[in-house]
Amino acid sequence: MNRSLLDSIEAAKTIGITGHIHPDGDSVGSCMALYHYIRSTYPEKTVQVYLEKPADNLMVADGFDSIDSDFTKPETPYDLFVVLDCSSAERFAPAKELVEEAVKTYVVDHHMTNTHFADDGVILPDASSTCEVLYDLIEDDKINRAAATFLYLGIVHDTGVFRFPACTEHTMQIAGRMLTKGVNAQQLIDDSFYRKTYAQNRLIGDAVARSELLLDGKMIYTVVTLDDIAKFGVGPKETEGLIDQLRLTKGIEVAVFARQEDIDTYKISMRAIEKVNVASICASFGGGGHIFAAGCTVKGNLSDYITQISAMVLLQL
Ligand SMILES: [Mn+2]
Repeated sequence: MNRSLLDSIEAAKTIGITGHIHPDGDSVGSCMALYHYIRSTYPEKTVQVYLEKPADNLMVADGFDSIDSDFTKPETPYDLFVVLDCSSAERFAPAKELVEEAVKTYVVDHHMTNTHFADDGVILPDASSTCEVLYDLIEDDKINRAAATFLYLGIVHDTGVFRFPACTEHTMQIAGRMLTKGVNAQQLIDDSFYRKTYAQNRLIGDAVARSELLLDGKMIYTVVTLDDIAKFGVGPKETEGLIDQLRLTKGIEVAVFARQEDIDTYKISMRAIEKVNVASICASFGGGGHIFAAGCTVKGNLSDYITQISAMVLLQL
């Protein structure tokens, strides 16, 4: 076992933790799992999580009231700052100053595009999730139920509930270990991953009905505008599950979903089945991610971007 994270924690009196902006299950899961682990294993240490306010469905165990979403500057810089699930410094922009001021920084990540911004760390691009990487850096017998619940959350979300190719025997073994610690798997998976409001289901249904097939049926694309979001009465980010629905369309190689964030700003999510590396496509628009799941944010004429993306996909088919 690699003890470098535990050695760093043991050498520190005060520890800051952060994950990426727009925190997803793995970002929240890894931050909160490490928080609970440090709280229970090293009760004498000061530990603080800095994260944008997570979505309600990710609140699968306690500790959320202790998150600082205002990124309040501490009186003295942290001895150690652990950055989880972030491929580059832009990904933790709100905490950037706090991280930079820390005596030591440590990164735990699984993005192949990681820019090695920290003093030390472990980056395993083949791992299913940051939670999986984190599990291998801490001691199993000291993982309590709350930490286990958050590790399970990260693994479940980053593997699309144990489906993606990065989900290996080792991933399943970790998930199995977490069950022995009292994680209620069915409830966690339903509540945090699959459950939708009636309004969300209607929006997803509408967006799927309007989807278009491109490249001879190899690429599927749809968009959700600010008007759609207002029309169906959902929250601006409540479109989870839509890209997965597109991805399951028979015959496609790539699914593309654009969500309007501002008048001329769109967040584009891409999924690939087998032949196309969507991380490289998204990287060319300033985004990133994994071979089969990536995203980017673009400004300007959306249809121009979709034309460019489909040309790039075609080159890889
Ligand atoms: Mn992740």
